[in-house]
Amino acid sequence: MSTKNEQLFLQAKKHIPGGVNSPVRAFAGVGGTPIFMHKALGSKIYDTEDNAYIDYVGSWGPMILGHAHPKVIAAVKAAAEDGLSFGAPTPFETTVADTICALVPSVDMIRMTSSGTEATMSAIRLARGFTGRDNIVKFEGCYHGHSDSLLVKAGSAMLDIGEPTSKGVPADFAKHTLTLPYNNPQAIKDCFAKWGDAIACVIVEPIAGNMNMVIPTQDFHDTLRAQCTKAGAVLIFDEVMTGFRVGLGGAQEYFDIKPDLTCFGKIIGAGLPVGAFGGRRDIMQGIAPLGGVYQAGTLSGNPLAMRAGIAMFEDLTVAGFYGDLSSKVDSLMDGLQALADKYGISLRTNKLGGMFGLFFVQDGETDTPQDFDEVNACDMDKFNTFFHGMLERGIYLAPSAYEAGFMSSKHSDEDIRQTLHAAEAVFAQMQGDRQGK
Ligand code: KE4
Repeated sequence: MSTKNEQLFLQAKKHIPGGVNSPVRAFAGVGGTPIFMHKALGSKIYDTEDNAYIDYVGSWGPMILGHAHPKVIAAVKAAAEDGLSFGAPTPFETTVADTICALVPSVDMIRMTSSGTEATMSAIRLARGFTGRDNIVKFEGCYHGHSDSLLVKAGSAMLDIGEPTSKGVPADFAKHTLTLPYNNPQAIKDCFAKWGDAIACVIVEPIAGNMNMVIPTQDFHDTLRAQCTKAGAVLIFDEVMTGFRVGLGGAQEYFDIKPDLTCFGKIIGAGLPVGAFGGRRDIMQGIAPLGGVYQAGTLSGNPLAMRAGIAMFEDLTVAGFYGDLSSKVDSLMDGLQALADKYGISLRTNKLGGMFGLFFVQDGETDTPQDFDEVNACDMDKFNTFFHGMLERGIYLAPSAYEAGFMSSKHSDEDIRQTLHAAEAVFAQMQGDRQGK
């Protein structure tokens, strides 16, 4: 007897490739049948049979205020009553632009898009137009959306399906993308020594979230900034995931680095389709209609998304918001680590602000992964066992060992207690399995 999810998945696969509209949702990395959801509220998400799950995916980051936050829903409802899209400027876009520029000092000007992919794709084009150079640098295991130049040795679900470099990207395109090992300052120096004045830009996840969560060293960032400045290359921070997630000023505030351009997405739309790229005025003035680098979008700056973002920023900027959020993450990570140690499970964790990563390292390994190779050396089978054990107990984690976890302000102490209670049962089961071997 197939379950309702299996039936829904079968039906979806008839007309949707893989049954999903984004690959990571298909559970390719963890196996099994994805859970079809139909509503969410606060820290919970509900499948089509109204089974509740404590949600640590949060739509891959946007739901930092929890699902269906009353203030955001009210803003969207009011906006919808006023019409869905105008294709004309609105004051709401200006408010969001003013807000982000006030919160992120490196951003003098900003352009809205409808996704993170559009934001990074446009930032790359702008950097190429500004410098007159073709080559770009990215890092193995980092994911910046699905534009051609960036689907080279990328992260996220490309790793689950075993295609870190996408088919369909012409070799003539890919040859302009230089890929370096993440968190390796010497590799940056060597690359710039060879290619320096031919590099248009470097795009980097300042804290990686698509090879699971990896926090690089300060030296990595200092080297990157210095080498880009010296060579006249544009430094692009892809903060689609980390922006307003690891702190109000993002990863660039944490590392005290001033990138030339920053890409945003996810959180700034409060769950509606939004991306953005912004930065130095002299670079941003290269964008049409001011400059010769073309970029456009029918639904860019959509009024519903803008008014949702405005409502959301009101809460994000309340004093103590990120302190409370990171305390929740600390409770969860410290609790998981203590339980893993109790049952002899080789778990390592990473965390910053409202973001965290879980690594099942090889037995005897004491360090938390610091780069893509060390992430790949983790025990993915153990992750998958943990994922499914938690899912069976009503805890919804990211369905991939290459993804990060996200906390919301609506996760309660009781949610965290329940999560740790479930984790203890799974770790005990994993210990038993190992002893049984
Ligand atoms: P979107 O085009 O999916 O809005 O953003 C692309 C993107 C760009 N940069 C970073 C750092 C990102 O993490 C993303 C998208 N993240 C994935 C999660 N790993 C979105 C989930 C999905 O692909 O379904």
